[in-house]
Amino acid sequence: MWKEITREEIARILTEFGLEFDDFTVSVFSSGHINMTYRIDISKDGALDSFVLQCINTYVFRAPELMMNNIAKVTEHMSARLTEAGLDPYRKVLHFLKSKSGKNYTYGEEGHFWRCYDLVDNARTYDSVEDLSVLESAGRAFGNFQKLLSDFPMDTLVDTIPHFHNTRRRLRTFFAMVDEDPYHRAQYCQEEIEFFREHRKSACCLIEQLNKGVLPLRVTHNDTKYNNILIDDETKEAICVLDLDTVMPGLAAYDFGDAIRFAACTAAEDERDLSLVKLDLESYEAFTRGFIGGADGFFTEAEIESMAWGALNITIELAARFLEDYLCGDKYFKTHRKDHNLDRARAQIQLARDMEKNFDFMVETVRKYAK
Ligand code: GN1
Ligand code: MG
Repeated sequence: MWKEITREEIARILTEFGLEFDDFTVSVFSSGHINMTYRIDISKDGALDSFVLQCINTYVFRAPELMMNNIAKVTEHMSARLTEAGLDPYRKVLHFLKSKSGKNYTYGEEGHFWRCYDLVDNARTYDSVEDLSVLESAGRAFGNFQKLLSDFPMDTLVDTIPHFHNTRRRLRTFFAMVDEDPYHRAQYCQEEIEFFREHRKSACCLIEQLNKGVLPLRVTHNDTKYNNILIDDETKEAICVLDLDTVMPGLAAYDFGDAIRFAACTAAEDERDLSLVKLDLESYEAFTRGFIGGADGFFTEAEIESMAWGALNITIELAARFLEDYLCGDKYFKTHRKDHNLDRARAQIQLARDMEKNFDFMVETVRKYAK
């Protein structure tokens, strides 16, 4: 997917987005597994300005124009709600640049799909948690994100990746890949495959509750990794939710759970030493306090009860996605070393096992802050 992107191409794209410059610098800007993200610093007549330029992975996002349309609607809605509440949306909602043809994206060479937004200054993302109060603030921001979108007309959103967090389908395609085993790699992960056989039913419990109408669909973020939230350098408050590519109807518990999976783990997502991989209970509690507080009482009782399951189910779902990608030759997630997806899957399985050990605590902690 990623052919060499030249400086000339970037210059042309910047011009297409109406930017004028005497010079500019480019640096790779994110640890995301899907898109390519660059920070661009431009100078013009002695003045400096900074932007984030992204090349979208169109293997993953097959209809990027529709995705950008979703994002335009969602950012407009959030800005309007914040303004109504007397708050300034500046720095709280991403602002995408329009291209010369008036779209919030443009095409480059070889069909590359580009978008560009203003860099929010004096703020940054973190790949791991350094401070529990910052994590609590991230929780509040993700909880509040759902609240802000709670009156958004859900049926106007397209599914940017159909069935994205349908765990049942995810496991079905996983087992189909195990059967196909095109790279003869299943022999190296028999124990892991067994884990999914054992958990296949329980991992789908929330999807079943959704289908039965016990849990409501919400407009959710669907990729609530800690590094998808901007933290203000000075106040250390989470100010802006990033990476809106997968904003779609979904389960609140999966947003809660995906954040827990990433931020309340004692090790990195791809840690090879599995003895280091555990659920960090203090982080779990801090994020929960923020998230439930940020949603400000709008979750139903069934949703509150579903949160801990969301963490467990999405951890298992992602483990299956990583292992499926390993089996099919590493086509989806960017990898940086041999067997990277296998390592990621193993770490997620280990985390899921530790969540099971701490499950009563997880359920009780959510209840405590929902009172
Ligand atoms: C991907 O792009 P990034 O790194 O924020 C993935 C998520 C996974 C995550 C695991 C569109 O997110 O679903 O949870 O990697 N995004 C997509 O780190 O598949
Ligand atoms: Mg993403």
